[in-house]
Amino acid sequence: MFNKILIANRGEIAIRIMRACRELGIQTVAVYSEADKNAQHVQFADEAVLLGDAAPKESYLNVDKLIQAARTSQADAIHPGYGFLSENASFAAAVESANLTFIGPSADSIRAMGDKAESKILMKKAGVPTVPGFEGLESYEDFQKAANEIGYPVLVKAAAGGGGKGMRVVNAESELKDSIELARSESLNAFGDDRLLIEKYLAEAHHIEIQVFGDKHGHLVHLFERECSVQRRHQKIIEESPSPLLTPELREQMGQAAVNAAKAVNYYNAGTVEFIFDPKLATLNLQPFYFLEMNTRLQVEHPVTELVTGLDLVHWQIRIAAGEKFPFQQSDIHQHGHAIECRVYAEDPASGFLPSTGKLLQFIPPQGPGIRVDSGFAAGNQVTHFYDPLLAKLIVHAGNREDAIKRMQAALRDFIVHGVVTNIDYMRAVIETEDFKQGKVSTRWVETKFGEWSSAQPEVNTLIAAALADVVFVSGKAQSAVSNETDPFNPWKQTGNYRN
Ligand code: MV4
Repeated sequence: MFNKILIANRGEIAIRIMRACRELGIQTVAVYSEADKNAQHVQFADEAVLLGDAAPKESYLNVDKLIQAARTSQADAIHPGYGFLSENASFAAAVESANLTFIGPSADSIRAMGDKAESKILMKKAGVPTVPGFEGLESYEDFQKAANEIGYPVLVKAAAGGGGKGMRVVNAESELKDSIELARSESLNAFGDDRLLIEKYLAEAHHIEIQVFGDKHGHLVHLFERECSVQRRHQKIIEESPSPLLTPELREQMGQAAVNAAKAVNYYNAGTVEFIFDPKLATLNLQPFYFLEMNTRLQVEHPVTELVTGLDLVHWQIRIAAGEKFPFQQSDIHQHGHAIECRVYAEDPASGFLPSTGKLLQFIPPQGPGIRVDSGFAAGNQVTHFYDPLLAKLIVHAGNREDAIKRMQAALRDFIVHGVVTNIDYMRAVIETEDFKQGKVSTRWVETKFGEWSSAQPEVNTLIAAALADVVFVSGKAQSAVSNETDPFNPWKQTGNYRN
């Protein structure tokens, strides 16, 4: 087992990984940028190494500095978290070349799944269902012919991409030429590669992903699904497990397809196979799900799977990376109850979801049975524009979906954040809808039905809130003094039409 792990990340995920290390008796090394000197993940680690300026290229994306930091701190392994260098095959290879262990899959697995056209061809060979379409087309005439064969609407995607970048829906032939040109230039810009693939567009589909886990001895299982259809601009907002739509048969088929997908690239460690699922195709007895892509990292929404399966994914990532065998067979792994995650972002739903930066004057996450909060923030911390505006992940677990929704509603209501604007009330409104309660929310639902949203919440006077917050920090007595139901600026009492 490792003695010391360097965590090449920041925020909530760095802390999440450090917690697992602490339980396993492993020392932790944080890395940080100039902007993160007072960040929680630096406080939480046993040691911390300053990388450089706030810009990710100078800090969390700098391969040489990270490997140097691991050397000087005498770490034996690096955990990349998610984002940053987590799916960078060259980084994984550089870590291993430096005689350190990369806590994740092999560089070859990352590379094989990184190219969407190549991975689609690999999946077809492995018998994993893929969306009808074509790869490797060049001329406009070829795309035109392909689109007619597939039938509109079609989707043009960046072959080098993923995560929705360079993706364009084409509803009719009249839009095809422009869409291809736009997708090509977007893809060239983002990935330095203008290859495209074209496939059938499934408009009313759900995004369902399967968590897989493999060890370095060829044993690989799945940990069931997460439904992630509540997204805005390819940013997930709410995730849950089990999916309210899957039957036991479909769950088993999708799980098996995910295992086959992962085995086709000799996968080990934690990974996620993303599928698109159209419930209408299921009722017509047609193939209802298709492979989209594989994320070769631990994902933001992994706690949903942890609460439902009872397995600590980070714990097992570390043990597997150290060469241990994964001790559970597929038949040992079960789903218990229902888990939902809401991503609390510092962003303003009333002004186009622009990031909201500033000092966190109050930050009091909810607590109680079945409530988990993963966060990298505390009151007094600064929310900057340099990094992802994720403030916290609020995850609830209950015996069934209905109770989990109620628990989430209560927990969101109890979440107190002052100093930055958040999407908390927006998420409350989403989970209050009949569509969400019925589990009918497809990937287009949020943007078509919930794109423009204003809470009609009265402006909070942040200056007065700040003054009160300072009083609250100074003494507990002051806190009770301001806990007065008639005080409109009482930070312990939230205002707005979805509060109380
Ligand atoms: C699709 C699709 C529908 N049909 N492919 C989104 C990101 C990347 N993982 C692939 N994605 C999708 N691929 C076909 N053939 C729907 C999505 C998709 C999506 C599309 C538009 C708006 C939001 C979306 C959320 C999840 C998935």
